[in-house]
Amino acid sequence: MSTLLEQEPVTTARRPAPRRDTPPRTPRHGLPWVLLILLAAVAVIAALGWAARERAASASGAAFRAPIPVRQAPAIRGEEIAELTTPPNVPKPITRTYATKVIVNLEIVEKTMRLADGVSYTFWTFGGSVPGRFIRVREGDQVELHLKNHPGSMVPHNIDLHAVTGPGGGAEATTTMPGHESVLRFTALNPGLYVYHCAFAPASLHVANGMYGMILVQPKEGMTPVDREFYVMQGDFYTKGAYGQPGLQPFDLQKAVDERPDYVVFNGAVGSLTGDHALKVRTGETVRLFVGNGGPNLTSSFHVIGEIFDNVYAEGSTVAQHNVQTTSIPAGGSAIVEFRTETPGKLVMVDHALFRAFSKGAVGLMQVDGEPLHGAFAGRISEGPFTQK
Ligand SMILES: [Cu+2]
Repeated sequence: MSTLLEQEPVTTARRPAPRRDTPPRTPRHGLPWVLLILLAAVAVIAALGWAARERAASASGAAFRAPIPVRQAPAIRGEEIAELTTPPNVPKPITRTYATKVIVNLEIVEKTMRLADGVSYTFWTFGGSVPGRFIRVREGDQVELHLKNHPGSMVPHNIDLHAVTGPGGGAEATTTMPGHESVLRFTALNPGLYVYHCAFAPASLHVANGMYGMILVQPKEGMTPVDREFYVMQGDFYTKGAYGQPGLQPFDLQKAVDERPDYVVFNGAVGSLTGDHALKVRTGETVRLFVGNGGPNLTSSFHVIGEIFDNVYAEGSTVAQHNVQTTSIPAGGSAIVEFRTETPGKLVMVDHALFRAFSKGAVGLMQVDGEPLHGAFAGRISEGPFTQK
């Protein structure tokens, strides 16, 4: 039995013998084929390496390498009517595992309500409250929004939802005269917490009168279960009379242009989240606040005195930051704030631009009841006269 080495001369022997009148030549095709194969191998290895690096870069969150996904409306199954809530309540979490058609019935009402003790204001509202009704849908849902402008309204209105991909967020498509109804259809492609507002010209005036609210597009994977969810939205208001001046106060255009609000409040009025209206939780509970800022002008420095945010989904996005003290919420923006309560007592929600809190109304309370937990807080452990040592 011959070895491979022994066979080599046999192969060579089969080639035709070179003619005596021509010089010996290198075989014409041998070397180029080897080169081609080598080059192809190098190209394949390089391509595989590039693809691997791309995958690693996007998976590791490398700088400027986040993927830009293709989002398409999925097939939908069935339909349902959205549960809408007034602040500070939030519709219950969606447990559906598929996309559906969601019908949202939203009625615009212009109405005079309390802005502070003894002070009233004619608000323009989505659903009769400031902020407007909270809408909760699931990523991929097809939303059919029925926008009704009450026959008693003085002016046309519309809705721009920041959750919409399309012209004006749906504003032009929904401009509705008093006593009429418009129907808008869109697919909630991107998960997140989005502001909606009226954008009928002048949009700044409609927003200044309280025409905003929020829509949560719940990620299709769902959200971390929590014990309590609340809806809080800041807004700034501009009145002819100074803070606290009693009576029905008209809108002051010049103060709005100058960004000098008389009132900065949570949920449409001074004291809407204090006293009997304080949010109520127990120690050891997990709390999620859906916080929005309608503006029209101010950015909120949202802070809860006596608590640390375990998670903040800044700007209503889907990526969490941890251990945050104060989060910035722009006008027309939002944040999802989550924490676990350890200590009984009052937590105080404020805009930490503190004159807004203590001179213009931006204060809300959360009453925490129950036993103190985890040794988080011992309170004052001694008190006595100051002594020089
Ligand atoms: Cu409007």
